[in-house]
Amino acid sequence: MPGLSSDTIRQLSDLHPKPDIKFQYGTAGFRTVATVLDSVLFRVGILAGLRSKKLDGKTIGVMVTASHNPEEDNGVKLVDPRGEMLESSWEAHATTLSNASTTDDFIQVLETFVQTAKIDLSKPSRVVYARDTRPSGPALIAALEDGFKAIGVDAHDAGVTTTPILHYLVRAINTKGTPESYGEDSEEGYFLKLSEAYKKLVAGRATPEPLLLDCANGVGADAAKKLSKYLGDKLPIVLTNTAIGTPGALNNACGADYVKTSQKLPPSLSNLLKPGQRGCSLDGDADRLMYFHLDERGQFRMLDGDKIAALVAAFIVELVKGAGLEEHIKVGVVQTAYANGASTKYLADRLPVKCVPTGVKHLHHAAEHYDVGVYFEANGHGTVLFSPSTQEMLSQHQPSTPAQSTALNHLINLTQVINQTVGDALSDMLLVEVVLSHKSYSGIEWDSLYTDLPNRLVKVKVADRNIFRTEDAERRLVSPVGLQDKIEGLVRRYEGGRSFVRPSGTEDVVRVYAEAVLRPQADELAFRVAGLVYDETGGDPASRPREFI
Ligand code: G16
Repeated sequence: MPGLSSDTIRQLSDLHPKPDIKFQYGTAGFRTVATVLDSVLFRVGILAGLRSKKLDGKTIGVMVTASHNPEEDNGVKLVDPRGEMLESSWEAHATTLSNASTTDDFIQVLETFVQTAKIDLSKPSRVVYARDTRPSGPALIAALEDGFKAIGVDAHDAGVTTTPILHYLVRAINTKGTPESYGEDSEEGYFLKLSEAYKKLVAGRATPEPLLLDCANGVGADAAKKLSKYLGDKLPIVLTNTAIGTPGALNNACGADYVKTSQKLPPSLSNLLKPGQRGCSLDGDADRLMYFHLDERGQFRMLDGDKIAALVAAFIVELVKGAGLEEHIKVGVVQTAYANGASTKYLADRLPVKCVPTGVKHLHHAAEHYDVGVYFEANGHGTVLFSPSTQEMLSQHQPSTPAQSTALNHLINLTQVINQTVGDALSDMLLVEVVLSHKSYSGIEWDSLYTDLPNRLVKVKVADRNIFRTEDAERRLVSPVGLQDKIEGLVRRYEGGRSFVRPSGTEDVVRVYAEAVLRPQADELAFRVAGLVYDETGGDPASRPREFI
């Protein structure tokens, strides 16, 4: 095993010089235009090795993806041993290491870090890594592998796969042969686990009408094709936007982010989705899911992460009651400021609801405080967590009636169909299909659980998004000073108005969200706040919110 000052690290580091750019490990790891990421990937390779050594040789995951971002971007994030996001104290270390300007600086920062974090370099280090389908992926993987080589990592290449499958693999590898075994540690093991649980949950029920699945021309296309084979006729799926090899097609006018932000059907689906049919969109790495349908008048209706949370939480509460466990298992929901006000009201009337800052790691941690924690971001990123004691209770509980036994079995099978490591579009899709089948809901009944307040999300490109700081789960700006008061002044003019501004952690923009009772008012409020942000902070003229040019 090479030491830190070994020639190997130096020589390899020299092959991956750092450009004159400031990097930051943000909401979903490092993410920016792919051409500048080479040194970051090399250093992340080393960091992943050190993280594994620090955790006594447990396997760490590395995913190379930029998820919903355009094709020219790429990124990388680390996955901790239970398949969860990297512990937040290490995000700062990742940022520091990525910003050392020369090889000498880098080795010095590395040595200090190893000492202060008390990392025993003699420990083994194991990493499993994967990438999405972006053309920039192979070169970045090569840089990552140089990082592994530099620190002597036992690295396993999981190839081209979805982010949630990589999270699954990390947990499956680390729990293999233990009582907490998460499943077979292979892609096949993942498909088998999900499809078997799904089949048990829908056994004896009518085969649903085909589901139209928009794969965003990304890695989800391959995964969905494989999953579909395992499901057979239990869930007919029509795959679309599967053009993985077509340059520029990824996330372009399709996929979950397009649907959520434009609140429109991807144009490529306009002749495919029939009235009454269910459709859904994955994002570029298949960790987000958006459902939609055409209503009785042929109008596009979006069923986003909030609607998924409402559907799923109510179903789980019903099963818990049905199993006779309502005194023992409490279900709670976690949302972010982006949750539609109507969804928060609907859920809070029935269940405990918590609001946390954007980013799956925040939702995941908050959801761990419930016996069953349902968390979904409005953008379709989310999952359900069953606490270890709840899972134990489900496996031990003796039902007193056949009906209780059925509900209990459904709950146990739900723990298997749900990927509890992270938001997983394919697993969430099966979960939604199970609930729709059990409730005999079409999109129309599901949609009618509550009526969304009209809302609008706008991006503003500003000179420096780092001057934006928030509090109260990102619902209020504390910096730039004075801007929050002005936003509130605008909000007061709109009935049912609500708006907030926050810097994105994945794109170089500031995001503005607004909702109001009427559609034109929600749009107007969003663009007025966006204009305010632009004017107050010197935005890029090319990106001044269009309505105000
Ligand atoms: C990532 C995070 C999500 C977050 C989203 C947008 O999603 O994992 O939790 O909601 O970015 O973040 P922001 O508004 O800060 O750009 P993904 O699907 O892109 O990995």
